[in-house]
Amino acid sequence: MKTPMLAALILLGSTQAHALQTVDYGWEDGVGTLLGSYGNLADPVNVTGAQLGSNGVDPYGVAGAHGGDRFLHVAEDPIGGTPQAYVAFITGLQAGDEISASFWGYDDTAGSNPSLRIWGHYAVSGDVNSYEGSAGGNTTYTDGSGWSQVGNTWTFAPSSAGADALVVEARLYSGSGGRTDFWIDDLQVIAPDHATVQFAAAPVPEPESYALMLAGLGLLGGVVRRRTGR
Ligand SMILES: [Ca+2]
Ligand SMILES: [Ca+2]
Repeated sequence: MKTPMLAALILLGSTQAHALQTVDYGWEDGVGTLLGSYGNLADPVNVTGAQLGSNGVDPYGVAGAHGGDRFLHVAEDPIGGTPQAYVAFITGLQAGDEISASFWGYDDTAGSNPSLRIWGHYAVSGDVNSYEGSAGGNTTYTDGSGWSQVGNTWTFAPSSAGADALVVEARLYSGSGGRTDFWIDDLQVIAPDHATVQFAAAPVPEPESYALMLAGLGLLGGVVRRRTGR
């Protein structure tokens, strides 16, 4: 693309509302867990079927996923602070961008812990473990009715000039007992088209390694033969 046209497009983009992308992740790849964590977060595991854990005092379990077959398990162990599970990483953001995210958390204790909330912090693209200040969140907890949804919308306004990313956190609130288990499913992010949304999904092969894999399976035999014939 010629430079003048690119400049014109950038100018146009900065003065118009951005088109949005909606991206869902429900842990259905059977592999993904988290992108990172903070605090006493233990045992992130991609699970399926009925799960039995503890609410810190009594046995505490879930019958299965909220959607599909797979979901995420995390625990707080030992109890202390507020662990954060980094469930989504939105990069390439610009000041004023609006980002919405939601997930379903399992909670059968209405009005008391264990419970979950959705929160966020600013970061730098390329490093999900960077921290450029809190972005706030939604003070509403999972409602204790079983699977319930929490969500929030952020307007991208970091105080740090270098921040161009948002990390979406699932925050864990345990009781005063021992190790407490939590389950999460059906994450959704709505972000501007110019941003990139990442979850802890199974890695997608790069085009080159994918071609090598196909060659290994003999599916690109024609190409291989032609090369060896030179
Ligand atoms: Ca699922
Ligand atoms: Ca609760």
